[in-house]
Amino acid sequence: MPSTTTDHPAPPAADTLSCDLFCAVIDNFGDVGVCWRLARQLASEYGWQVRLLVDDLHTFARLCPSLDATLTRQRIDGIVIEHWHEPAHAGDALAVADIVIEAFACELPQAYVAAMARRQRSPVWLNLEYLSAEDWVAEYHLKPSPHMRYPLTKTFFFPGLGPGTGGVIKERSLDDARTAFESSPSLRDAWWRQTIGAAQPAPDATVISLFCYENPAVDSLLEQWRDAAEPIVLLVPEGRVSGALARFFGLPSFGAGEHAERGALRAHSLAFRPQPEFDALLWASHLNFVRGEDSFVRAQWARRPFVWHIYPQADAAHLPKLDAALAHYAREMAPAARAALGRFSHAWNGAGTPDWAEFWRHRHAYETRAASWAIELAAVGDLAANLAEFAKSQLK
Ligand code: TRH
Repeated sequence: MPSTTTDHPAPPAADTLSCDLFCAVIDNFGDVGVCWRLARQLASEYGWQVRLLVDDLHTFARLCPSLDATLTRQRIDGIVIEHWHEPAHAGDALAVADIVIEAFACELPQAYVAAMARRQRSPVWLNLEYLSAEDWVAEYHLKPSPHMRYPLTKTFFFPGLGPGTGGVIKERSLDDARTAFESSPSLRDAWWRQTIGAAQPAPDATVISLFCYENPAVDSLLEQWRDAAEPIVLLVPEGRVSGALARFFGLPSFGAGEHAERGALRAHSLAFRPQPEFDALLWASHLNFVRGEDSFVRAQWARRPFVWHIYPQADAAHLPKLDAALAHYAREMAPAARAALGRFSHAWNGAGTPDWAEFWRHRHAYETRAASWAIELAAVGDLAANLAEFAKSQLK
């Protein structure tokens, strides 16, 4: 359980590094999802004194239900959380940290930047960018950008899937937690009973989690699952795709706790869960449909086949990013499996109609690759470790 208090934290020990992380929520959950995950890891694994400034506490509270969205300042899991209530607001205490992270190019308040310039020792200033698997990322990772007015340098920190990038977030305890879940029938049984109110599905069922945006391809896929030869158990976190499921099942809505069945398909709508509980949904499933940035990364660490609904951008700018990720991920696969994954992923992202049978025929190839890919990705080093190492090298 997260620990919550509204008290101000004890002052950090002299050698403890402090970090201010600024997050503006653009939409959905990914912006604050990434920042909250990173904040917790920097605090728990590196001992940093982290202050997280977020402009939308209501969205944040969905991921972290112990958060009180009415407070300007509170402390959860050792992290000071402040409501960053307007672009010019620089935090309740205008103290500049050793390391300053602006997430996803959110603009820092002018007063804060001026205070950074006045600080005796210049802070390490990082712009944490969005994840992209494109090749140019390694070239731009850790490129400095001097400030026009002040003697300050901002460094671009690019998450990525390949060598030379900042990597992606992975907590030290993640693999152990996954292995514990996978190897404990009682943990899994408790999860299923708590999640759908019934025992784990029979072994012949294919369990699929579905976390995606509105998607025209979902109707065709639901029909194919209805007509599938094997039972399909679909776990759908309540959200943007719920309306499509309601329509398919002829229901007025498909809200958390509801179940519906047609043909081989049985679907369960799940309540949105606190972020630390999201991984178990991926571990309990044979195939995960994920989206955005953070759930996409978690699906890779889950070592299960997954299909990515990439965040759609104007002029289809997201499609090269999808292909760049597939180029990394599918590199080691046999040509037929690679081609099927490519076709299915394109169809899921707007180009064509998904063919479930053709895709899932390669299930074992995807399972093998999911495991070997997680090892390859881990070799890049995790984002927090790479960030902490860079910050320390700058503070020497
Ligand atoms: O929510 P997303 O689509 O987020 C984003 C934002 O749209 C952002 O602006 C965009 O730039 C970025 O995508 C690429 O998808 P994402 O990143 O997967 O974030 C979802 C978060 O929600 C993730 O941290 C997991 C969490 N989550 C829970 O905590 N509980 C749940 O029950 C579910 C389903 C998800």
